[in-house]
Amino acid sequence: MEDSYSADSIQVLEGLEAVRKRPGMYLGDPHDGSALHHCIWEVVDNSVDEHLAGHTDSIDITLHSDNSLSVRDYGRGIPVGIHEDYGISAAEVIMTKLHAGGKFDNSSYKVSGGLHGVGVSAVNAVSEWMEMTIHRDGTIYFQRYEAGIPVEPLKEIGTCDDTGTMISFKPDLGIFTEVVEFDLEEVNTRVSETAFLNAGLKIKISDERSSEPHVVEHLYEGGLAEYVGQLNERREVLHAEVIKIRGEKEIEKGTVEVELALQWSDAFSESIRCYTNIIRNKDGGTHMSGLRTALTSSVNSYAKKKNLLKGDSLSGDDVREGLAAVVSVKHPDPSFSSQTKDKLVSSEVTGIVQTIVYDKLGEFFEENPSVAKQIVEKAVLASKAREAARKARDLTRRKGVLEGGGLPGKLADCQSRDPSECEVYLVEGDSAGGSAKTGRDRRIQAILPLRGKILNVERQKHNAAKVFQNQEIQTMIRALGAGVGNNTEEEGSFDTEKLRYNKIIIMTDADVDGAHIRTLMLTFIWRFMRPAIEKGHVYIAQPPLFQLSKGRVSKYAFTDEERDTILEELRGDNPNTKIGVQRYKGLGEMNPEQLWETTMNPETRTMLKVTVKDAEDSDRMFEILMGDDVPDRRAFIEKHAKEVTNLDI
Ligand code: 0RA
Repeated sequence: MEDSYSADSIQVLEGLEAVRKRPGMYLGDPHDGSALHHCIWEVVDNSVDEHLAGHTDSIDITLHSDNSLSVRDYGRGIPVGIHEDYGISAAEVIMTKLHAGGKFDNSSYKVSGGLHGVGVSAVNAVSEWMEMTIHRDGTIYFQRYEAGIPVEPLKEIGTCDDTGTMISFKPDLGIFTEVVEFDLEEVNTRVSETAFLNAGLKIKISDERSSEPHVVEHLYEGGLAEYVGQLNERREVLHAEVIKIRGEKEIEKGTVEVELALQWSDAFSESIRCYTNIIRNKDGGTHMSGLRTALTSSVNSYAKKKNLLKGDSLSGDDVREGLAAVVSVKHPDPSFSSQTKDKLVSSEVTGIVQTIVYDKLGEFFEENPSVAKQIVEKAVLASKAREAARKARDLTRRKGVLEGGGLPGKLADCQSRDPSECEVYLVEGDSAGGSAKTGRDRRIQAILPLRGKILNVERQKHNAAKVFQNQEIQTMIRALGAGVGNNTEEEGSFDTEKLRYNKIIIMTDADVDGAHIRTLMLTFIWRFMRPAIEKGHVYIAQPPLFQLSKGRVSKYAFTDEERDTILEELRGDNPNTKIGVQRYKGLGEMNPEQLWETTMNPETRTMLKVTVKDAEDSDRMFEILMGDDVPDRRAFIEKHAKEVTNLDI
C-alpha cells in the first residue's frame, strides 16, 4: 500500500513536470496568450459539465487584481472521499493527475471539454498557486497547491448549507511570457458563446482589476436562436423569427443530439458556426457539410415544387448567401481532424444532420410559405447577381486580352519576371505615383498609381457588374494578373498562383483621406481577391509623419511619441537647440529619395502585413465600415477606433 502510494505520487509529479516543461504541448502557446486563456476554459468547462449533468444553473468567474482568477459553481462539489487506488482524496487526484477529469462519474459522459481536454491538473501545474474550495455535505473543504504540488492534504475549514466548487489560480509567470494578463474581451466573447450554447445557464464575469469593477452577466434563455439573433444584430433580416431545428439519432455509442438555429438577412456573406460538445469547430466538418447539403436540396426542392424557379437549380452559394446559422452537435465519442478540434470528422454526423435539417426545414417551409418564398427569392437574386458578375468579369478579361497583353498603361512595371521577388505599390494619386516611380528599385518594384477614391464595392453588393466596369478596378485586376472573384473553383477566379507580384503594397497618405482610400482598396481586395489576403500577399506601407532635422542630420518619425523621443535625442544636453520639424501631409511632399529611404527601401522600411484572424469578423467589419448604415458605422468606429486606424482586419 505504502509502496504503491509513493510510486503513484512520483508518477503524478512526473506528469505535472511534463506540463511545466512543455506547456505548449498541453495548453497551447505560453507566450501569445493562447495557453493563458486556455487555462480559464479548462477550469470553466468542468463547471459547464456540472451544468450539463443538471446540477448548476450558474457559474461566477472573477478576475482578481493580482492577476489570479476564480471560477465558482453551485454543483455537487468535487468528491472528497479517499480514492481507492491512490489513498488520497478524489479531489486531489483530479487536481494533480493528468486526464483524471470525468473518471469518477460513469453515469454521464463528459460533454464539454477544453481545447485539448487535458483537465484542470494541467492548469494546476502551470499555476504559481491554485486553491480549491469545496462545499459538500454541509462542510467546506480546502486545499492549496503551489506549482501543482499540494501544500497540505485536503482539510475541513468550516460548515455551509450550499454545495459547489470554487477553483482559484494564479498563472506562473515563469511559464507565461509576453501576454500575461487575462483579456476581458476574449473572456467575454468565449463566455457569451458558452452561455448561448447552454440556454438557461447564467455566467457572471466580474473584473476587479481596475478601480471601477466591471460586472457582466450572460444568460440566454433563447439559446442558439438568440445567438443567431445576435449575429444578425446589425443586419436587415428576411424573416423576424429565427428557424429552430432539433433532432437526435441513436448510434452504437449512445445518442447524437443535433440542434440548429437559422436566419437569413440581406447580407452578402454567410456566417455558419459549428460546435461539437460545446467546442467551436472553426473549420466546420461533417455537421457543416450535412447542413450545407440539406440546405441546398431543401430550398431547391421547395422552389421547384412551388414553381418559384425558372432556370437552373440554385447553387449552395446562392442558397447560403446572407445566412447566419449555428449548429450544435452533442456526440458521445466524436473524432476531430486535430488536437485543436478545429474540424469534426465523425462521418456518421453528415447523414444525421442532413436528414434532420432536410425534414425539419421542409416542414418549416410548408408551414411558413411567406418566409419560404422570401428565402427562395433571395437565393434567386443571388444567383442572378452571380451570373451577371461572371459575365461582366469575363468581359473585363476579354477586353484586357484585346487591348494587347493586358497590362494597363498606367502601370510602371518592374524588370524582373520572377513574381517571388516582385512587388507592386498601389499608390494614391498621380503625384505620389511620380515620386514613387522615380524613387523605386525598378528591378523589383512596380508602381500603379490609382486616381482618387476607388469605388466602394460594399455598396454594390447586388451590382457586381458595376464593379467590373469601374476603370480603376479594371486597372488593378489587369496589373495583378491573377483574375478576380472569390469562388476559386470557377474559371477566371482569383488565383494567387498567377499573381504577378508576391507583395501587393497599399501606399496612401498618412491622413484621414488616405485611410479612407486604403479601406476602399482593402474592401475591394477582401470581396473580390480574398485569397491574396488569406495567403499573406497584402501589405500596408508606413510612410513617416515627421522629418526632424538638425544641421545635416535628418531623422524620420512614424508616430507622435517617436517624434518626441527623437527630439529629445537630437537636443542632447542642450534643451534650447530649435530643431526643424516637418510634418508630412501627403506622400507627394516627399521627394523620390525621401520616399525610397523612409517607405520603400526593403532593407529599412516597416510595413504592416494584412492578416485575417477571423474571416467572419472581417466580413462584419467591412459590412459595417463600408455599408450604407451611417449610425451603425459611427457606433462601430467609436468602439473600434484603435483597430480601424491600424486597419488590422
Ligand atoms: C467528479 C464527480 C462528481 C462531480 C465532479 C467531478 C465535479 C467536478 C467539478 C469541477 C468543478 N466543479 C465541479 N463539480 C463537480 C460527482 C460527484 C457526486 O456524485 O456527487
